[in-house]
Amino acid sequence: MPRYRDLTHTSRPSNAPRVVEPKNPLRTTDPGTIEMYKVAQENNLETVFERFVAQQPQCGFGYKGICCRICLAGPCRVKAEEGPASRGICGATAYTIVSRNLVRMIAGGAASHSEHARHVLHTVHELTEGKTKDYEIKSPAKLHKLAEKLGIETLNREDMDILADVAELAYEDFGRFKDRPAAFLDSFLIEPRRGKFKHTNIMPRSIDGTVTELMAQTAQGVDADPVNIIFGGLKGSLADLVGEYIGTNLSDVLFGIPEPIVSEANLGVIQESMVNIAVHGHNPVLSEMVVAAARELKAEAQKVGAKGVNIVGICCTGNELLMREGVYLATSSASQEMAILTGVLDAMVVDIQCIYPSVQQLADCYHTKIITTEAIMKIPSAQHLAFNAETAMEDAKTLVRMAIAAYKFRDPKKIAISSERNSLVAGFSIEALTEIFANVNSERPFSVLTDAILSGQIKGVVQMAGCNNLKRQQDESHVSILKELVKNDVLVVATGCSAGAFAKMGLMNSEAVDKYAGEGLKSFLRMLEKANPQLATKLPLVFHLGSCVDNSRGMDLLQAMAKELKVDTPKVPFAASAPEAMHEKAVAIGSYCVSMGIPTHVGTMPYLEGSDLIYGIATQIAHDVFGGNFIFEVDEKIAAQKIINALEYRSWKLRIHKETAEKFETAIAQGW
Ligand code: BF8
Ligand code: SF4
Repeated sequence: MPRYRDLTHTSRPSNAPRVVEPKNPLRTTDPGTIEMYKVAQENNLETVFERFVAQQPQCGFGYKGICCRICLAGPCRVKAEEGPASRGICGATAYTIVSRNLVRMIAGGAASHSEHARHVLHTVHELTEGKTKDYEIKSPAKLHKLAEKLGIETLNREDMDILADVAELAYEDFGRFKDRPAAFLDSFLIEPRRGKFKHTNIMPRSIDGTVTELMAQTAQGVDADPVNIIFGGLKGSLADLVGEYIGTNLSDVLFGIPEPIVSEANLGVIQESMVNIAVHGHNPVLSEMVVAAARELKAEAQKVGAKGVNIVGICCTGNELLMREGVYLATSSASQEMAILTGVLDAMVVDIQCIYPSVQQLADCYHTKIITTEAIMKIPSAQHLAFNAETAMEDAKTLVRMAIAAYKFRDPKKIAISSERNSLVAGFSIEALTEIFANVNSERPFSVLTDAILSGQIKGVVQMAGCNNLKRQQDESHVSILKELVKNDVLVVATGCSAGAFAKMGLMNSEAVDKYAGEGLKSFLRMLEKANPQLATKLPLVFHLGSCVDNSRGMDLLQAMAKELKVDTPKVPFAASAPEAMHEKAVAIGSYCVSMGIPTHVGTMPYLEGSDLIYGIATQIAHDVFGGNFIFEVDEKIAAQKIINALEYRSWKLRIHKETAEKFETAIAQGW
């Protein structure tokens, strides 16, 4: 059972409203977005904010997870506590319906992350087959490290042959039928976690197999046992992590390992004097090429009167490019439409996931070209260019030229660019972090972090992740929780739109350290800076780990800390928080975080309150089995407090056991 130090805290969320000011269409705290939203209002343009208000109040049955429509006898709703109306037509009870719905979301998340990874993998495969000349092995070092981890021979072998073996193993991880665990998870786990997943029978063999099995398990008339369904879901969440490990690692091989890099964020990075192209979605395979093509076609942009081509990122494609190329981050998910309202966005090139179909509706009022690029992602009336690894550079040039051609159709009367832009430092891969720590202690780099926790200088690490969800005002929860954590000396790492929020708001730079960090955190960061004079910049308040698939980097960090402390992950003062979770991918990530033994805060309620049993499994029983549990809390202050308490509880126990082990000269106890 998780323990709550503050006795007013329970596993239930506080009474704070679930939807803040449901009738107020101004649903953001991001200054750049507020500025652009005025433009939308003046011109009577519909945005996600109006649509959110129009959906209020949302369906209570759906919200609690007790609406079932997985067969054509439905839709069924659980309408009563007892009697025939307490079940669906087939007899499914609330706990069956809630767990099936939830687990199907996890399957959706795992499928999404893995489809992204599969695309990166296909590109790697084309490269090894000699079918594309536009990609290369940018990081042989990463390739070798990865191959060694996976047990692939590297000695006296050509890099391309090693990569071919890595690719084959990754393909097996998608479709393996033999009884061996997925390599891209198994090889990344520390022994105690591996054992836990084996004993609880949730170690996935393959991604595709697990997702298919979940759909079959939760179909009408199959599994009705909520515990069995939830365990199936946890296996699905680990399949999601397999996909993330493939995505992150192969992207690092192809495009380089991120290193600390300086850039800027928010809508003010879109420039009137340039041809502006927003790359939006998740996949670096295309967008990396667009960046290269933009550099090459500068002269063509100048011919039409622009100074050059300005690539800006939105959502996780933006995060991928920011991490490796320092490309400006224009905005994050809930404010993606605002980029078009500047009137100078010449093209929005999209790949997959988190792209509002409404971008086309807005682009219809402007000169902006929306271009879809993947076979599974089209938008009516948007232009489609089927992107292909074999012709990658050519395709990317075509895309850039479309933007250059659109440039002259700008309407000067419609130009209104936000002035908001903030400097940031990103690029904190696990390799970059290792190097930073190694410059303090080269023998045991992660002891730098764990010693700081054991000495009380910092309280622990929190990985902030996830989306925007307009049930609360955009970015407010990310920012308030971050401020509360850093004030209390917590080291924060971030991914996805959470990282996007901090970048946009000027919280991802060193000035923010002076303003917001507690004394302990400040001194810890300053100590790291001193030991790392090679860094071109001071360290930021929060470390950007990358896009959503790069949550896998956080799992590496957690396990490196566990190894250093010689304990399993549930004993590490490490927590996660998705204050504004929205996508199915976030449900999958949250679930594997819990399986990995992490106290995992979520600030927007998943659809599970219709079953006390499922709620109890997520918030309490999971803790007994895996050492991690969900903390559902919508109030930011209380959420931060619950997270800090979870960290303090762990570091307190850790200290006691460490001191005892030292006193009696034994190994640290494991049974607590
Ligand atoms: O993968 S954080 S809204 S953009 S799902 Fe989407 Fe959520 Fe943003 Fe990135 Ni992740
Ligand atoms: Fe209704 Fe059962 Fe069909 Fe769900 S599976 S829609 S509860 S009959």
